Amino acid sequence: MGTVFSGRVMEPIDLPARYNASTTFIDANLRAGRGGKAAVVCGAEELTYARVAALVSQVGNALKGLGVRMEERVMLLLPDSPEFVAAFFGAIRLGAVPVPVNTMLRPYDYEYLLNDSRATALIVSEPLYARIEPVRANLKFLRHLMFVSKEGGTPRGAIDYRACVRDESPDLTPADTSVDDACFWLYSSGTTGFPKGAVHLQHDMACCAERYARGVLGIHEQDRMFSVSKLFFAYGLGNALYFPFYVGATTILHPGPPAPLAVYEIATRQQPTLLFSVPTGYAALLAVPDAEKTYSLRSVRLCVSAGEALPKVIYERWREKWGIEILDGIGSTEVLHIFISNRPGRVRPGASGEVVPGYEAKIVDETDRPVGQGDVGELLVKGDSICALYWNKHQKTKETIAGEWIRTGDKYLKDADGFYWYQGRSDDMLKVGGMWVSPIEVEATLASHPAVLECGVIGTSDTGELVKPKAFVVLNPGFTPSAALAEELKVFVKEKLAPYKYPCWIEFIQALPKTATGKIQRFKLRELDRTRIHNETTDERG
Ligand code: 3UK
Repeated sequence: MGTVFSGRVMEPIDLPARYNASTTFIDANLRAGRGGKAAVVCGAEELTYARVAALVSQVGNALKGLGVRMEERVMLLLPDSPEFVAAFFGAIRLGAVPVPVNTMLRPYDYEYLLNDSRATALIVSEPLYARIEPVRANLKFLRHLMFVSKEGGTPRGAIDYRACVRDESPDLTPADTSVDDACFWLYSSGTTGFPKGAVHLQHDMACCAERYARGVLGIHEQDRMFSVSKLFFAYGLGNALYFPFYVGATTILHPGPPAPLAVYEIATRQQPTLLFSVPTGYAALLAVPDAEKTYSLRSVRLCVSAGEALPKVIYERWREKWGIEILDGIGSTEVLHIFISNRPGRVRPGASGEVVPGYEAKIVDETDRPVGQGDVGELLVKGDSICALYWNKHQKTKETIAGEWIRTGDKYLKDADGFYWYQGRSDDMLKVGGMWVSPIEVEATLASHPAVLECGVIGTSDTGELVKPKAFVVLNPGFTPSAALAEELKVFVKEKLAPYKYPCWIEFIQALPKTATGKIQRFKLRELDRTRIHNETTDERG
């Protein structure tokens, strides 16, 4: 069993009809004799493939013992850690469906995610439990809360993860799932409405690992992957979990925040061969003065960037400083990983690159007809890793997935050499540090402040060409614009929403540009903003 690759890139990945993804990423490594090899390195901890395999089955058995059944969702609110790895594949092995979620959200967000997914179990780490505690009474379907702590001491009504897993058998036969069964979900946000659960199938990870990771990055057993982007993000999940496990390589996990010094320190000590981050992550690393005197990236053969467009200047400065190429590529939660990418030795700085073999792309106009070469249109993609649907969102599913094709919501043009150039979003969504920010959510939060009459939020570039949110605010009578009030509004948003969503700049104006029907014209705010100069602001987003 496992993955038999045909060798011909345009053929579908050859997987059996009865297939559980845990066999490809866990069992195949034991069969290949890698039981004693390091699979996961996390701080001082090192876990072999044999140890990971045992933990995976133990978690699967523990969930089974609690009564978790096939197809039931198991939410993971965990930092990058061995527990994440074991819980993710443990749930899959049982035929249950892990749902990793962003660790930076607010209690209200988790209430929505837990109720929407109807997860019956939640595995949460001690420091993140404070985000769940306030909404526990509102969770309609959650039956088991597994609490991961170093010292023990479990909250009331929760189960001690370690104690529960420790005594389980290290053997669990993989559930008899079909290659098209649900495997895991990932949530993605849109401009309006709640996040959408993208349902990924058992074959999706093998597809991305083969097409992009092996096909473009040429990953192999000797690689050591280090992803600054976390495992809860579709990008990080591939980079640091199912890519390395596909070829029996080693992943280097960092549970803490991706502070640039920590990243350099780990890269120097743990000798990764592949480094993955987002453009803001590379900008933050470049901003460290004299880094090359203290740190070394000698082990790194390739760097990868995704999540938002990589500005040409960052590519060039990075190559100048470290002598390493950054391969920019575009991926999405719905497609699971990267489908258009630059190739080693063939980078076109500023472009997203060429179509990854195994995928197809087309750029179309409003009537869905292909545009002429060099013209801008919407990008559609076809490939075997696209999610099956958005959970309980039939209309959104139909608007996004058109048969074998998926609408990315991105505007692109293709040049004469087949390189794709990003031209912005079709909607008003912003990517900040690789993470989605809905202008509408930020506007609604700002509008709940007593000083604010109304407001409009757009993305604008700092000097490094990276986009951050900016708010245009119309004040209520009796309030006057001031730097102090601007600061107060920023703090107000930061406390209510995930911190990366707050507006970096606030500009007070007399009135917002609106349509006849009263809709904010964000494109007019963008035009107005082009006449402004912004000073670089540093904050925790880097
Ligand atoms: C934007 C990019 C320009 C684009 C992701 C790699 O970002 C990922 O998934 P998301 O669902 O967002 C998808 C959207 O983000 N985008 C991503 N990469 C680029 N825009 N250049 C890029 N290189 O709007 C896209 O539609 O959060 C990235 C792998 C897996 C992923 N899920």
